[in-house]
Amino acid sequence: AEPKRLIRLDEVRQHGKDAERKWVIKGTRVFDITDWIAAHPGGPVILHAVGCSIDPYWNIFTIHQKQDVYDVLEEYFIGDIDPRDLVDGKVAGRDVEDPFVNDPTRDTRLMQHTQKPCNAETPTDCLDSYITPNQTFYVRNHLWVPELDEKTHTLTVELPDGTEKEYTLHDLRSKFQPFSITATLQCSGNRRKHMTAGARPATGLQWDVGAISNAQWTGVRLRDILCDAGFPVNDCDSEHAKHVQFVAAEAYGASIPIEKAVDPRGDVMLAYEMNGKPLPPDHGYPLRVLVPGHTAARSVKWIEKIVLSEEESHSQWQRRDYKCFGPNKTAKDVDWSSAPAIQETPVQSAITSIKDISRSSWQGRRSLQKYGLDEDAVKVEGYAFSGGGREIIRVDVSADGGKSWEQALLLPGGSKGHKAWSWKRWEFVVPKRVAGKQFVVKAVDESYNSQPESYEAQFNFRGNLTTAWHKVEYPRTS
Ligand code: MTE
Ligand code: MO
Repeated sequence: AEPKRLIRLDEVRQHGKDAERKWVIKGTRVFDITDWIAAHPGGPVILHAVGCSIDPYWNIFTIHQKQDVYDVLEEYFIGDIDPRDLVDGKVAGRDVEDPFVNDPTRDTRLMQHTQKPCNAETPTDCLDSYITPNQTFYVRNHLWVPELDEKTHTLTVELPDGTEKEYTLHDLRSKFQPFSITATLQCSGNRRKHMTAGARPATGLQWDVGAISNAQWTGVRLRDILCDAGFPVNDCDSEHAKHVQFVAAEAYGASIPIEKAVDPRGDVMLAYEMNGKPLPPDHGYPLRVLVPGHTAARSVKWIEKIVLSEEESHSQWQRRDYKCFGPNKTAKDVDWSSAPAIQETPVQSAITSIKDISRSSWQGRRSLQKYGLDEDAVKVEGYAFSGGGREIIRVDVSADGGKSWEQALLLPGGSKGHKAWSWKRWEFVVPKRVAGKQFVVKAVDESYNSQPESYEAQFNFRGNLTTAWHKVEYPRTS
């Protein structure tokens, strides 16, 4: 075998993104990947890792942790890190610039599941309003928050024939008719915790009821932009475009079917405002896609490029993570291509609050009067939401663990848009004497879709689209 070349850490650092030859460390081994960078499927995001260790990035981009990727890297091996720069057999020192340095500070009321990347759900006492304020809107980031500036940011649209057109934020604001909708975003993993508790451990973040929020969004129609870029939106069958791929600045990507993108009643938007304010950094500043009625994973933040293609996005978030399989399947035996990517979502509902209303206080009595009651009562509140713009027509609540049901009161909202893109808030008040040990909720949408009772019957190993009846003990134990 050839004698091993030993490389000092300092020398690796000199082969960063501005150097002619670009190196990375994997474990304690060094690779010169200069000639491979152009072929990287994730594009130039790989430049974050040059001049340092790639391992922290691969722990985020888990799609790399497989043999054929290791084999590619192996071709570029140039030597080992000098043992003088190892501590306990590992690369010493801060070998990676923290990719999360630009992440904003977050509202302390958000319930953080992870900080890097930020995954934080809306606490239940902030889920009680029709519009969720920007500060407490749930955050679901797969990576870091990219540092972007609306003065320099551009959006590129690529047509099936390869032609491209570029837009500045100023172009988007001045050339196109702005519009606003209210729309709920819900993560595919919302309520995963309940699937884990109600059936078996499902992998992923253990979201409770708060990976969902509702806002008013303002921006321009994706349909109008595609049309301006030269795409025949009214006769798109003539083109080789079945999917609209969205590419974000930090390398996230996803796609939606062309039918949704060009539907004049589909309200797909490039949004630059959220609740009347510029998009906050966590929610896509300066520009995000908003695909109302679809799982939130398709509403790509920090959008940089749109590609019309015959194929779906190649990202792991399109081709792997956001799919559901039968209860028997496991990560080991699943054929990822055998199920479609989640787009429109099924009917959902959850309880966000259970409160006693006591007759003994003046306020209590007053509020009981509103419900025509003159005795101690229990007030249950929550949300109900369905995908595809299907309106919620009914919410059934049980005060006795699902034996008997009554209809909750659906609260008025103020929804904007061609379809019912927003959740419905509901409330339900019962005399305390009839309240049993458990409240249960289930909702029905305008297509008469309803939620399944059993978590086991709905189980999928990734814990996506958990919609089985939400049950909460009374009095609350946690
Ligand atoms: N877009 C980018 N660029 N990066 C991301 O990590 N996460 C997606 C989607 N768009 C994501 C993204 C997922 S899975 C969800 S649930 C929503 O953004 C969350 O949007 P929010 O953080 O504004 O609530
Ligand atoms: Mo998500």
